[in-house]
Amino acid sequence: MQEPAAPVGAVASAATGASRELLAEGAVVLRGFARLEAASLVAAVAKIAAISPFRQMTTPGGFRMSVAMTNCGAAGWITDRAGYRYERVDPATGRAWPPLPSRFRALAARAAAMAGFAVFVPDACLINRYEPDAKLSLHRDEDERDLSAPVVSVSLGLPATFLWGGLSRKDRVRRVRLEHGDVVVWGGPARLVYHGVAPLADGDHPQTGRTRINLTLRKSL
Ligand code: MD6
Ligand code: FE
Repeated sequence: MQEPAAPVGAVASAATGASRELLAEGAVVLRGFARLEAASLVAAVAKIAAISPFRQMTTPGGFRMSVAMTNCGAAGWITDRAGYRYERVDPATGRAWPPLPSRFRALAARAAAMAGFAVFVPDACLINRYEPDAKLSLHRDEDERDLSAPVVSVSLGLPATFLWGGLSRKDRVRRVRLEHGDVVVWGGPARLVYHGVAPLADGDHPQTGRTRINLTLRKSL
C-alpha cells in the first residue's frame, strides 16, 4: 500500500524508517532511502565506468563541464557541440552503454512509488561524478521523450548543496543539502523545475573518497 504524499515538512514512514520531505508538489526528498545499498551501488558504478569511462563533456556553447559523466542503460545522455541528446551508443567507445543493473531499476521504482508515482520503469541512468569545486549550473531535464515520467536521483559519497529553483529561471533558488544515500524523486508539476548543484566542498568519504556520485534514473526513450 502506498502512503499519501505528506503536505509539508518531514514525515517518517513507518514501513521503511526513511523520512520524506516535500520540496514542491511532485518533488520529494527521501532521506537515507538508499543508504543500506549504497556500497553496492558504488561498486556497480565502478564496473560501469570500467566499460564506459567517466568523461568531461562539452556543452553546445563550447564549455567543458566540471562534472564527469557516464551512463548505463538503453540510451545515455550526452552533450557536445551538436547539442544535448540521448544516444544509444557511447561516443567514447563506439559501443552500447553498459546495461542498467536490475538493482538500479528496482530502487528507482521503489523510490518513485514512495513519492506517489505508482509505475516507473527507467531505461537510462546518467551517472555524474563531482570532484572538489565541480558544479552543475541551473538547468532543466527536458531531453527525455516522455516528460510524464519522473526522474529519480540517488546521492552517494560527499554531501552536496542541491539548488532547487522554480519553473522560471528567475525564480528564487533554495539550497538543500543532499547526503550519501539520499534519494530525490520529482515529476508531475515539478518535472521541469530549474535545479543545479553548488561547487562541491572538499572532503573524504569512506565509500567514494574525494568525490560525490549522483545517479539519475530516467525514462529517456
Ligand atoms: C546531481 N542532479 O544531483 C544533479 N536532474 O548531481 C540533477 O541534475 C537532477 O538530481 C533531474 C532530476 C534529478 C536530479
Ligand atoms: Fe538535472
